[in-house]
Amino acid sequence: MSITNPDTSALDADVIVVGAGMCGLYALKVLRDQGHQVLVLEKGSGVGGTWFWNRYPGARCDIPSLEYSFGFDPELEQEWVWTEHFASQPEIERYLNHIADRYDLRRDIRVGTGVTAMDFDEATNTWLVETDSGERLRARYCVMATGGLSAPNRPNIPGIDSFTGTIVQTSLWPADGVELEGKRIGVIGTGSSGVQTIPELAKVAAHLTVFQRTPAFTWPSQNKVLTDDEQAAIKTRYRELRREQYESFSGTAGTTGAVILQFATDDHPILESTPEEREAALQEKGFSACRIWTDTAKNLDANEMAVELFREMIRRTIKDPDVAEGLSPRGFPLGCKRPVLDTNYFETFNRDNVTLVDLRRDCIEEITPNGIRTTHGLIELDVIVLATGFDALTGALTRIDIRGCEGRLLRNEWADGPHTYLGVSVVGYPNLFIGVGPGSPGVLATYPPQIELQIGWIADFLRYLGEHDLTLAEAQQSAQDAWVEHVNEVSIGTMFTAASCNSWYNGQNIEGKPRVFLPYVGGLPLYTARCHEVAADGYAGFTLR
Ligand code: NA7
Repeated sequence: MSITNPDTSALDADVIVVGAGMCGLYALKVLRDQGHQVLVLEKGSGVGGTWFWNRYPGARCDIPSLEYSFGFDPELEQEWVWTEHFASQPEIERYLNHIADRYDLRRDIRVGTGVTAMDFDEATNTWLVETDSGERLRARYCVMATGGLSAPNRPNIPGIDSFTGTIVQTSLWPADGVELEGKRIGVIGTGSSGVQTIPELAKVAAHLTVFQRTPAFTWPSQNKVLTDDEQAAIKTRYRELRREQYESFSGTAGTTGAVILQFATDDHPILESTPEEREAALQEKGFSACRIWTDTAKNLDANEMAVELFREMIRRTIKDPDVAEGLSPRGFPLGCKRPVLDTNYFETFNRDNVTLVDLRRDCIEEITPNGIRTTHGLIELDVIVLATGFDALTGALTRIDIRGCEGRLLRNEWADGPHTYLGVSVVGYPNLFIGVGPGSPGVLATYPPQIELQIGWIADFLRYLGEHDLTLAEAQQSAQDAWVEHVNEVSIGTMFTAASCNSWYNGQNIEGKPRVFLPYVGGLPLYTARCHEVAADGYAGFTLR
């Protein structure tokens, strides 16, 4: 794309926000309140981001509902009624639509508008944004609210386009549903999406075949209806709860149900435990028996011992020992991949209409017009569900042609991994801000409080620029290098970066993606403190003009 319109009087907006998910909606609200003219461009035909696209049966949040919600408006907090401990996709989509209506956001959102390219115009310090209809829009600033888990990973399986039945991706599930009743369904993938949808598909399928490359670490969510009393009790102490969220490592206070990202706090090393203690843990905690020990987060031997408790629970749950073995994680530590919360996941494999294909012992050779052929033969299917995840954290950004100063292309510059300052800004791309991007806690912390922090910080920054008559803000190389080094440093020694760990956290679910741990694992409080320090220091580490 070339810059064709250098007249800055023709700005289409002060700020273009890309994406109308949770982050984009909040950016619009807060920046508009601050007096900016904001335009949000959204690829989907509605708002909601993740909760717009991921409509597969069983899609559900694994953070307690009252915490996976915004805290910026106490009235909103009080008026919105959540119906379950862990909200389903339709309920969260309704909540985000309610926000769009309640704050009159829709008038500044263009749905059905994908952004394909962005060019920084150094003559005017503005961004020119090109949409999929070929339109070009100019703004002083851009906020990328494109999401960490929004660039679907379609597996490159030979013959995938030849299938004559229905093939559908969990993250692109059609709004009008998929005909599943009485069908022979195959699911590829057993991450959060696969684990959530498998029990639901099994209920309606004539037969369900699960193609599993890596077994999941998943725990019963104990999801249930949120009673009026429970909800009222939490709502009376909402401010305190928000404080607890901000002060916690992962932005989660653990109000109800299981906590997804929990760490043992009492000194309780598994390496010093007796068989009786471990058996007692199994009896009392079930699948969570592996998560109560203090030495599993950094010691691989301790970790493996805890994983054995998890496998033991699988053996006690699954009737067929072969299937139990197939579902058992081996060869990578607990805490490497994103933990999963489920509803009747393992029990589903005791059903007569469910078969596990363990791709560690069998291999997908190709997809044919009528099914999936593995090394053991053809499995005939009517529907294939791809629960194969995302090009996480960087994919949504690198799939856009983002060109900064001197025509540098973000995709090329990040070929060896993302480089950011605070996860928010990139050298060579002035006036471009990333919401919950790589190098920020991102997927390791609950989104709404984190979004309020980060977008609030960006909004304060824009106010500061306006007040000081500045029109350009760019991260400095030394500040970015130091932040990237810090992000790497804090990840060392954790299970996330164990040599045996391949996950979307470190790019290893995508062929050719460099092995780099993408989020910031220092925790939300440390990250918040650092952001506040930078602001208090006149936005240290940024060149301002
Ligand atoms: P995930 O967690 O990345 O899971 C994707 C699953 O698909 C995972 O089991 C992958 O196996 C599997 N996969 C991917 N490609 C293939 C191929 N080609 N063949 C077989 N299996 C494959 O994505 P989700 O959507 O489930 O969850 C993403 C996040 O959303 C989740 O963590 C929550 O934060 C919300 P692998 O493990 O790579 O061997």
